[in-house]
Amino acid sequence: MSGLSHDPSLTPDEKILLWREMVRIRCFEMEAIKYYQGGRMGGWLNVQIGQEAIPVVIRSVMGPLDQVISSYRCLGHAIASGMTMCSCMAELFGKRDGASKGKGGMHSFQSPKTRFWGGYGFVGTQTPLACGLAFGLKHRGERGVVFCCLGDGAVNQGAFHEALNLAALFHLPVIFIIENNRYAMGTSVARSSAMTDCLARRAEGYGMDWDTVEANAIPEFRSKLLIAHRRARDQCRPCLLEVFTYRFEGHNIADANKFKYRAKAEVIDHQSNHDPIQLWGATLVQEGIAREEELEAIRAQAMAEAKEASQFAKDSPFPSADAILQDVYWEVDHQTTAGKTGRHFFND
Ligand SMILES: Cc1ncc(C[n+]2csc(CCOP(=O)(O)OP(=O)(O)O)c2C)c(N)n1
Ligand SMILES: [Mg+2]
Repeated sequence: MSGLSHDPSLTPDEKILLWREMVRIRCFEMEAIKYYQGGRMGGWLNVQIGQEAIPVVIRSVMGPLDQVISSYRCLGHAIASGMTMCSCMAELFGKRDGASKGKGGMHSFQSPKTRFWGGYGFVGTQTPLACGLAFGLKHRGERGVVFCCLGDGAVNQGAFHEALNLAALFHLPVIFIIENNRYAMGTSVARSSAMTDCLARRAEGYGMDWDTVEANAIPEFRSKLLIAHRRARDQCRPCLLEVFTYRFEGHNIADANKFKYRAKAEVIDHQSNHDPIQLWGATLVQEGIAREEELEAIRAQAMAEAKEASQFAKDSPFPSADAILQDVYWEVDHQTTAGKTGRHFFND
């Protein structure tokens, strides 16, 4: 999905597009879960089910130079960026036609073409990288903005605070977005963070603007993001935005404890009453923008696209053994002296 108009009031078609994109993400992840549980994927599978409004709203405000970088909970960001379901699914299957040629899995999703820079497995590591991307934009004189998504579990990492400081000090066009889904693996925000009522207030320590919003309040979320975007792009003023959301699944799909650190009733309440797809769909019907049958047709289309992607992934070959060292170091791929000797960083 490419960026929509910057008018805060969305047209009916744009509203439907947001719903379609959320449904595409949901269908992709549900299809991936099926094959993960069937033993077809290695590593972890961390899905964004319940959090779909976030990647979709971010993409809806993005201009042609803007970039996204996120934590490993990144499949929604990848799909919303315009990466194809086929290349994403094949990557999860570890196949050659995957986005990272099957060598990365879900923690190495990257797509320079769609300006999505991945999916980082080490908590908080994307935050200093976001500063680097933003510094690059500024250095090249490009009026773009970097959207850096992180979890509530990343806000106490040292790297995050260093990143906030640098972003404020160097006036970098970066918007840090805390996807506060209340848990970091099995640890609730209350058990891990001081000042639990508002994580975004940490920005005050760096003289940085901050705000909070509910992910499912899509128009309000989008308006706040548009304000932050304009401020970052036009004045190089960074911002920390905390977005309240909820993950319906466990930390990952192999999380056997998903009802041990939170009550089952809490999960069911969110699935029944706070599902972004259900809520936004109901809004569309209520506003007379779409009929139930039209939404169902969109859902069926998204499911068919996801199934096609899993078939594509099954049919794709595994990478060959001799490809294992390719695309790892630029020096090796380009046959530099360092690449041949293996001494990449120290020359003597
Ligand atoms: C530096 C580091 N410490 C610990 C871990 C183990 N770990 C993986 S995910 C995670 C929780 C992160 O939670 P949060 O930031 O809230 O993101 P969410 O999974 O909720 O999206 C932890 C502690 C890690 N990957 N990296
Ligand atoms: Mg979390």
